[in-house]
This record gives sequence, C-alpha cells and structure tokens, in this order.
Amino acid sequence: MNITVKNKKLNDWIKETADMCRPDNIYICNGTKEEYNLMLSKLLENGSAIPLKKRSNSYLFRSDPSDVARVEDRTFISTSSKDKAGPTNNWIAPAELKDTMKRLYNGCMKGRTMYVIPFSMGPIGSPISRIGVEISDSPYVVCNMHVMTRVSSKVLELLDRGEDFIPCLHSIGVPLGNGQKDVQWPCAPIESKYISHFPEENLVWSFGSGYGGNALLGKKCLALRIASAIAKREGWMAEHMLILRLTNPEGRQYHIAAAFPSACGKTNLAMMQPSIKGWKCECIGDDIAWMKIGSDGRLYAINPESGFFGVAPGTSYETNPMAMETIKENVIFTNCALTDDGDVWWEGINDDVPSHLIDWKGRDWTPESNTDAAHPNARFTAPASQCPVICKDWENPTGVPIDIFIFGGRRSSVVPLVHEAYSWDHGVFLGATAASETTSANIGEVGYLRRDPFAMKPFCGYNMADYFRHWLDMGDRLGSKAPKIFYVNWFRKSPDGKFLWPGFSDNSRVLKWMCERVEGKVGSLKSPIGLLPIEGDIDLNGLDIPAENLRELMKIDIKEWRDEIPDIEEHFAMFGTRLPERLKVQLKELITRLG
Ligand code: GTP
Ligand code: SPV
Ligand code: MN
Repeated sequence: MNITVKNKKLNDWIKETADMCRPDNIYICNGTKEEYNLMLSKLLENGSAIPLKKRSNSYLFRSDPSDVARVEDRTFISTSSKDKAGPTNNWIAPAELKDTMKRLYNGCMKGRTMYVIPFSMGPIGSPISRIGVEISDSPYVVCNMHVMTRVSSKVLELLDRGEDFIPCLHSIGVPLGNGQKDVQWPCAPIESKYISHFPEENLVWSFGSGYGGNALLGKKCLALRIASAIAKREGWMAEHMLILRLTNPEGRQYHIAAAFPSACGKTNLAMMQPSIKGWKCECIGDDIAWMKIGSDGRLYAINPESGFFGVAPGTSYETNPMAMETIKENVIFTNCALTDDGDVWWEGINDDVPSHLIDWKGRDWTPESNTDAAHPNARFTAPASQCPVICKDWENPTGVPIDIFIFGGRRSSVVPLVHEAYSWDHGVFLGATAASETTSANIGEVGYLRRDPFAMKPFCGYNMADYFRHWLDMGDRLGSKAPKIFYVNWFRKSPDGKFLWPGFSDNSRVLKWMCERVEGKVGSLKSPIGLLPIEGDIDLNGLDIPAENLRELMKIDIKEWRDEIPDIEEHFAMFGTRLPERLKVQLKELITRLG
C-alpha cells in the first residue's frame, strides 16, 4: 500500500476487501495527472489504450463486444424486503446476494492491482456533496473516475478527519494466473455480472463489467440509486436530469432541469446554443441533478459530477458544437471507430464517410460494410471544465434555483412537441407515466416503448410508488415556489419516418415559450392532456418548417390518447395500494377530459 489511511472504516474495508479479492498490490489514488499518466502507461502497454494522433492526450478503448452498455437485467436493489425495492427493480435478498457475490469476489483480483479511489460527488467540502470510495481492479475505471468525479488527496484528508463515505466495490471479475497475459478488455460473462445496491446500508457491489454506469460507480450507482434512497429519507431529490441556465435578451436568467431517458437528448439540450436571437444557454450538468430546498423556499440544484460521459454517435458540429469543442483534447473514447490518420469517427459526426476505418470491434470497415463503424452506445469521457459554455456557477456549492422542470422521451407518435402540466400533481402524473422507446444505453431490445417514470426506471433505489409520493411531498413543501412542469417530445416522426422537428438548437424555441409561460407573457390552450401553446406563440422566426409538419407535431389525436389509458392503468396497477391516491385522481381526470 502506497499511503497510510487513517480513517478506520476505510482501513478496515480495504483490508477486508483485499483478503477477499486477493490482489497482488494495493494502490491508493490521489487524482493527480501523474497518476492518470501512470494508469494510461499500463493501458498502453497491454494494448487497451490506442493513442489518437489527432487529439492531444486522448485515447480510444474498445470494449469486449458483450460489455457495451448498462445491464438493467443484472442490476439489483437489495433491500430487506422485496416491496421496498418495488416492482420496477430486480431484487435478491441481501444475505443471498452477498453470498453469491462473495463467491465471485473470492480471489477475483489475483494478478492485478486493487485501486482505492476516494472521490467526491459535488464540490469537495460542500454541504450537499457526498464522499464515495471506489475499490476497483481496472485502471480504465481509475482514469474515467478522474474525469467524472473529483478524485483527490483532499478527499482522503476529509476521510482522515473522520468523514463518512459510501463504499463502492468494483471488479471486472477476471483474475490473472502467474505470467498470464491480459486481454484488451477483461470482463466476466453476462450471467455472472451483478450491479448490486444495498440502499439500507449505503453500499454498492459491482462485478463483471467494465463499462460506463456498471463500473464508474459514482454515477448511476451512487449519485442516483443510492442517493435517491438517501434523498427520500432526508427530504431532497436525486434525479436523472440535465441542468442549464437560459438567459433572455433582457438578462433574466432561468434555470431548467430536464429528465429524459438514457440517450434521449440530455447532453444535447444541456449544451444547446439557441437559434433564436439574444438568448443564451449555459451548461451546468448533463446527466444528474441533486436538489435541495434552500432557505428562501426554492429548489436549488447542483451537478454532482465533474465530467461528461456522453453518447458519441450523432454528435457533430451541426447537432452539438459545444460537445465537439469539449472533446478536442484530454478525452477517453470508448467503442468509437478509428480513422487511418489517427482520429475517432462515428455515425453522424460529419457528412464525409471515410473510405476506410477500423470499427469498434477492431475490424476493417468500409462504407460498403453493413455494420455500424462505432457502437451506437460509444461514448466520450471529457472534463466538464472543457465545455466552452460551462456556466460560471457550475461548481457553486449552493446550486442554482430551478424555475422549470421538463420531462420527455422518445416517442415517434402520439405525444406532441410540448405541453404544460395543469398543476404540480398533474406534472407528477406526467413524470410518473412518461414513456419512451428504448435505446442502446442498456443491453437489450432497442426501440420498444416502455414506461420510464421520470427517466428513473433504471435508477430509482427504492419502491417507485414511494418515489412518486416523494415528488408529491416535495411539491407540497415547495408550494407556490415549485417549478412549473412541462413535457416535450423532440422525436415525433412523419409517416415516412422522418423527424418532424429539427431539434437541437431549435429546441430553444420551445424553452423560450416555457420561460414566457413562467412570466405569464403568453397564454395557453386547454387540451385533454395539458396546456398547449397558442398558435404563433412559439417563436418560429427564421425557421423553415412546413405548416403541415407543425400541425402534425402539435396534433393530439383523442383516439390515440384513449388507447394509452389501458397501458397507464396497467402501469399503475403494478404498484398496488402503494400508488398515491393523488395520481389515481389525475388518471381519472385525464379519462374525463378525453371523454
Ligand atoms: P445518457 O447519457 O444516456 O443519459 O443520454 P442523454 O439523454 O444525454 O442523450 P444525448 O443528448 O447524448 O442524445 C442521444 C442521441 O439523441 C444522440 O444521438 C443525439 O444526436 C440525439 N438527439 C439529442 N437531441 C436531439 C433532438 O433534439 N432531436 C433529435 N432528432 N435527436 C436528438
Ligand atoms: C445512461 O445510460 O443514462 C448514461 C450512461 O448516462 S451510463 O453511465 O452508462 O449509465
Ligand atoms: Mn444518463
């Protein structure tokens, strides 16, 4: 061990874990550049990292083809009883799950180094921040954690002074025999992968995967699943939301938090540059928001992360120029394609498709190949500080006061571009019934419609019905200071399968309407599903969109909406008597309005 640790709980945990996993070495991380470079030199040595000639200090990694996204089927919320985890989570009793996993962890780090990564979610020392310690046997994870969280000796100092932490244990699950050569991306087979959470004791155990949210345990495991359970107990919120600041031409600032499911547009909206004159947008966070009620009674949000783990495919100077600027240097790319001149490439990055690439599986690729050059869930890991439009307050420990909540998803039909909730309860109903077509951010079928309440189906660390109740409680506490709630769908398609709305920078037009609703500058039209913009109130200046597309985008087909009801009823029935009465009332009112 390279450093002496004074925190007793941490010391005991390190020892206990080492006794179980039996690594060759233990290394305590301090988050320095030298340490990052040391990890990279190891990764370069065994061929895992490919240096990119075209981007300074940037590397490409190729995962095992079986380990390309989160594994919801192998993700568990292990509470003392099944009903505490609720119907939307996989559950195994803690004793049984720990037994199984201890057998897997037994000797799993042989031939490897065990890294102890002390990190802070949120600015170090802020009252809203939480300390975690990830133990991992993956140097790739160490590098990613450096970018995505605050890894620092300052965190160790806080721990030395007795501060508590959330233990997050991770192993890729591939011990090495004497002299055995490592593979490029070691990981365990799907059936022995476990992404386990013990929210009653603030503990995470992950085994078998090296990818994204399965392995970077500060993100979905700590900052969402464990934090959502803590937040429920303590009266705050941990949400799968971007945070942005929008400033109108008069200089009035609006803070918006938006929950869209995985790969449904958070990173893009968070960095969006408005196409409308005089409006400015700055990014505070692109994936997770922690929110607490401030002394003035308003809801304040911080981004607990310090980097972006963003979807690469579809990212371009056209769609997300600020992301493109963010990822010029100091980036870890995973599962992108490699160009012959040493740069990354992915579907949608630009119009010229190279005549030759090495695809994400390391094979030759040409435009004639019938496969994706980059995996659809290929990602970049980049420091948030490199984003040209990062808000100056992005690390402000008090956070920013939220004016507007947006829910949404990917719906090729039925759901209009935008509607506004009638009330807080109606907004909670919109969140609770949100549905979206699945994406490749999870291993499983892509493109089927599922309910993904508040974009939290994969991330809620307790019974979702109790989570709905928590949202209602927060609304009661916020009263007249509660943010206004809206619902958007950027993904409605025409019958010939084309997106009806241009999206991206033009989404600013919809945000502007929301701000004007907050100010009471514009009215709205009542509809069965919510309040709609009055024709002419969404600023379409300079936008060339056929009138029929607009009509189609805004259309509410009563029959289609009536057809949604049985599915909503079935979704709600899953929660039994635990479902808050107030949501049943909302459903009844919707049915009445639909006639
Ligand atoms: P996670 O990181 O998985 O939580 O995803 P995210 O919500 O941050 O998704 P992201 O912004 O990375 O978007 C995913 C995909 O949706 C990308 O391929 C984008 O190009 C595409 N996308 C984002 N915004 C829009 C939009 O306004 N319109 C259309 N048509 N596509 C969009
Ligand atoms: C998501 O799937 O919502 C992500 C990517 O943000 S991961 O970190 O892999 O969960
Ligand atoms: Mn996400």
